[in-house]
Amino acid sequence: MIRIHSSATTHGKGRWPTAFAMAIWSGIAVTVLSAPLHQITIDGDFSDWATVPSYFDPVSGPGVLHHGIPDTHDTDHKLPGDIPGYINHPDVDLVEYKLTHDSSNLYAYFRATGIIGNTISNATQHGRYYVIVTLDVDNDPATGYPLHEGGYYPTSTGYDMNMEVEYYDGTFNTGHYLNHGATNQAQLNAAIEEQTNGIVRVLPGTYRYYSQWVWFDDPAAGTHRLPPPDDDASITFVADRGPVYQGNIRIARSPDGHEVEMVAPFRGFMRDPEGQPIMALGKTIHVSFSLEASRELSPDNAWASDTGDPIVGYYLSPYPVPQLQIARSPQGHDVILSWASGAQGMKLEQTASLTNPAWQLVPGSASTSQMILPIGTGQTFFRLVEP
Ligand SMILES: [Ca+2]
Ligand SMILES: [Ca+2]
Ligand SMILES: [Ca+2]
Repeated sequence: MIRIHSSATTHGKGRWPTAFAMAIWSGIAVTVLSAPLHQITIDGDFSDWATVPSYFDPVSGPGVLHHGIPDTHDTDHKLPGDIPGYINHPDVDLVEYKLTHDSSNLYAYFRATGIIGNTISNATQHGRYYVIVTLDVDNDPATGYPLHEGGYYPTSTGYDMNMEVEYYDGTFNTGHYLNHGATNQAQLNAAIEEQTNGIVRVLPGTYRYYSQWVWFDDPAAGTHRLPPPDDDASITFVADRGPVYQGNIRIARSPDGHEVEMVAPFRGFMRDPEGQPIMALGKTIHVSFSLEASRELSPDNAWASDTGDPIVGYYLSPYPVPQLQIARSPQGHDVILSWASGAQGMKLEQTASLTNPAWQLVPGSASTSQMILPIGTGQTFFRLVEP
């Protein structure tokens, strides 16, 4: 039988040390794995997300707990062991979320029970709504801050930066990057000074001390033009509640308002003091998703947020989903292994057994996306790995 035994894709949860896809050959029939590449367009059409793995969060309601925490809850608690109170606020009731990337962007998807980005706007009320992706950018829990300091539960820690959108007073306000790498005002001031030169230090932080900027792919649109090699860009530090800036983080909503898709280009996370990008292919990150809004549109008239379980160990693979496929040749004497042309460069390996496997390179596989191999006796297992 020929079948695809498993395929832990490049968008998996980091269980494998390298991006990995596997096929098994042992004799007769053919099944084909189909996993399209994840090419996302920020346009309010969500068909491009169909094959990106989903993470789910409870549908909130009275008595609905998520790891012992009311699913949509107040934002007044700040301690790790606190249990915030339930708040009825359907607009922040996160129910599904996804993450993917390409060679230069992170993409996030959110689905809620209510309307994402819904804010009141009238003479006396100016509502606020936050679509929040919180990132441990250095795969190190000792840097960054824990979620509970911002009132987000269930908590987890190590979050250094955010990609985030604020809606305010009935409309989009800003899409911005945040850094939490300071534990006092002096450290924050120093961080901001460096950030005007495009440098972000990933350091221990707190929720309280952060900076927040919009990145423009235009040297003149922002208040701080960056030095080379980013001198075709500029940033503006922003605060909540306006004014409106449209930078390089973009978001689009579904017609019914229940879904959004957003993009944050890697470059907006800026560079470390050595000039290396903070966000880049080949890194492993941990990612948390939250929705939060002010009280006006809550039936309980209270601020609320909802935080999903973090996506742990997300690997920013340089390769697209490899789509390793296995088939019998027309003459029946060979087996044809093929994978996505964009994944060329990955190496095909084979082993006779998955018990104490001795994976061996299939020579020549790193410079092609198809190998034709003679059918032998017994069984052979194949996988693709990153070099
Ligand atoms: Ca889309
Ligand atoms: Ca929820
Ligand atoms: Ca960290």
